[in-house]
Amino acid sequence: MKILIVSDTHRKEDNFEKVLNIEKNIDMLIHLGDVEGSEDYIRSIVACPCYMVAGNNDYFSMLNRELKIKIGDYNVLLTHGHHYYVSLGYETIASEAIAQGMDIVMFGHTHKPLIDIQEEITLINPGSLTYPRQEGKRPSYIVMELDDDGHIWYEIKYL
Ligand SMILES: [Mn+2]
Repeated sequence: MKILIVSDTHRKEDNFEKVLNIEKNIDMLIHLGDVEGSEDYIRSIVACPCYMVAGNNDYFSMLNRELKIKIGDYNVLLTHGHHYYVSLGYETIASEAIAQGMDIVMFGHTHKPLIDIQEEITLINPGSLTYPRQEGKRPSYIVMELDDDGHIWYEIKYL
C-alpha cells in the first residue's frame, strides 16, 4: 500500500500536480492542512481515498480539525499540529498522541519535513509543497509504504 502525505499547499496546486505525475498508483492521500479552499479540487484529481484536516489558515473550511484513522493495524492521528504548538517543538504533540493511544502522528504547520521514529510514537511531517522553510527550501512530501506484513517505510522526497 502506497500512501502520499502532503501538507501546506496554501491554494497553490502546481507542485501537488507535479507530485501526482511522479508518484503513480497511490492508494491513499493524506493532506495535513492549510489547503485554503482547494479541498474539492484536490479530491477531484486523485482517484484514491483522501483524508484532509483543517489548518490554521482554513478558517471557513468544513474539514475536520483532526482525524483518527487506521492504516493497517496502526492507529494514526492526522492533525495540522498548531494546537500542539509544533512550532516550539515536538514534545507536546508526541506525548498527546501517545496519551490518545496513537502509533503514528502526522502533522504539518512547520513547513519542515520530519521522520522521527521513536519507541512509543512515530512523528511524520511532509513539510510544505508550496512554502518550504527547512534548510535548502525545497518543496517536500513523504511517501509511506506499508507491506502485507505490517512493515512501514517512509521517505522524504523533494521536488
Ligand atoms: Mn501553513
